[in-house]
Amino acid sequence: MEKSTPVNGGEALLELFNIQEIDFVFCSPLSVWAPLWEALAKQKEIGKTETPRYINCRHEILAVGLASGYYKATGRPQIVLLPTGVGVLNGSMAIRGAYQERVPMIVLAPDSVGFGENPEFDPGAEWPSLLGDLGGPVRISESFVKWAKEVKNPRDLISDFCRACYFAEMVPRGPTLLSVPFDILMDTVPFTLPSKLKAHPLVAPADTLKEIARILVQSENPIIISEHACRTREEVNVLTKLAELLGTPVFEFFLPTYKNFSRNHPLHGKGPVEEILKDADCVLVAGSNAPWHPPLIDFQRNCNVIVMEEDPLRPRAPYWGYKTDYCVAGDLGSNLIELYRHAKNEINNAPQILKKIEQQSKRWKTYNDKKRKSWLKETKQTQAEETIHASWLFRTLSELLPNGTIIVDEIIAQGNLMMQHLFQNESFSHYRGMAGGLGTGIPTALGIKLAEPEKLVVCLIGDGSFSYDPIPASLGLSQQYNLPILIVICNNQGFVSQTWNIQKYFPQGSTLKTGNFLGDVIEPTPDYSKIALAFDGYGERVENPGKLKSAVERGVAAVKKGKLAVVDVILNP
Ligand SMILES: Cc1ncc(C[n+]2csc(CCOP(=O)(O)OP(=O)(O)O)c2C)c(N)n1
Ligand SMILES: [Mg+2]
Repeated sequence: MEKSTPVNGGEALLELFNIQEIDFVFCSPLSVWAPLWEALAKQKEIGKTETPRYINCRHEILAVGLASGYYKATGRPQIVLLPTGVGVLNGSMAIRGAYQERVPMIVLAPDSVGFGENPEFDPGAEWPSLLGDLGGPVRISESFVKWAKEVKNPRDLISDFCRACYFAEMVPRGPTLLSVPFDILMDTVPFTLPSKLKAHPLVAPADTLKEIARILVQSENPIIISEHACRTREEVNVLTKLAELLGTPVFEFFLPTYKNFSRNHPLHGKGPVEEILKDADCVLVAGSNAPWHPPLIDFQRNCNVIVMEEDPLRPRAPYWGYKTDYCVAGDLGSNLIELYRHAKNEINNAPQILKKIEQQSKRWKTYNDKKRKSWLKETKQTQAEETIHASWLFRTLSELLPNGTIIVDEIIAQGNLMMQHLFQNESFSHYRGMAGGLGTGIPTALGIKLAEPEKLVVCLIGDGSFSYDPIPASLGLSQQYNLPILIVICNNQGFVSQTWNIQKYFPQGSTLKTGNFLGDVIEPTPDYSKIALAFDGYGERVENPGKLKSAVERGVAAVKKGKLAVVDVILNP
């Protein structure tokens, strides 16, 4: 511990960010951040390096999405500054997404204890009339953050901040919020430097993992389902080794958060998992918010469902009605590594089991290969058509985009086609850019670009979703901070997914008879590509399959030259 000179709350925060090894502060401005801005400017004036780097955002969803993308790519939680209750409300949809996806970040939102009575700490005339909310940012955020607290006393700033960081990083990971009154940002904070508290992973006991390993090894037909088990390469490696050891397929349910498993691996489960669930006698759910649908399935009587999750049974969600026989709570990556070790020991001790595993593995490879070949055949049939089919777009991107491309998607109705056709190129990474609420795809992609400046980051986004993202704010940030990305709009000219329940429940109804689908309409279709021009970017619209390749190539070339690019692809819905 080190004593330091008296500082105000803004200066104290800057010191704390550095102690916590924060790389970026993503700020949506509010004038009461003055003490922090002044501290940052002072640091620069005296020639210190700018740590952390300050990024000014023109929308709260952008600030939160940047932190989310940066975490997804690096595993490092960042600071998000939001302007009091109004800013927390504006960013709430994205913070809720981080909560759903177990993405840690520390949201700081100022409030004010006084409203101008004390001229020393007067936040401004806008506070009593426009900005103050009863209960402040803490009350507003409680339903979508893991932990929220207001700093009550300058002496608590340091310990409260350290707690906010620790709680965010500790499993189950998630966003935390600390409300810091302007009065404390301005006040003198007694400052003793703390050390960074590491959130060591919480893991399952060895006996539990041994028991689970035995069940998996001895099952006749085990399968694995994952949605978000593998954020890092090490986690992908261990899940791959586990699947290969057991001869088990890995199905990625619906719209996975990460690329959990090579999509070209012969054991990557193809097709809907529901088709094969009834035959399984053991299901390992490794990180999934909802592993199959509908939830109530007639499993075999002896089937064991093992749920490995940071927080099994999802205490923060309204539903977990899925059959569950074993829960393994704690850090998924660490638990998977240990599970693999125990499974390997089990097999070493019972080598006669290898024959069964080999047969299982062969059977799954044949199953997956057959499905994959039928999908590829479907793409070929669309080449001759006049309009671009989504499968053709994804195939083209798979062939054209350079090795190492990072895909971030905010794709809805075409999600299955994307999964089937885009990842033929093994070197692509993939992160999902939204968690239920539309509007975070492009901010997430920009956060990933910050983390991986040398790589091509491509955001695939639906035309409807494009309207929910903070577009001027995001494209402005890309321009301001030199973060060129390629945005490909998968433009089926409407909210196509919004017709699903009409088709399912009212097949003979007036909507289908008259073609008057009220909920899917985006008319007239704007020329989205022109938006890029306002931000000195490159924009192009393409409608014909024959012109797709060169349009994408021009988009990639523009990004390589440092410009953001929007390629609007008109698709056959
Ligand atoms: C914030 C938010 N508002 C509305 C919705 C409901 N919603 C889900 S998908 C969707 C349509 C998205 O349109 P698009 O991106 O074009 O995808 P498509 O349905 O055409 O595949 C809507 C409105 C939502 N999930 N989140
Ligand atoms: Mg659409």
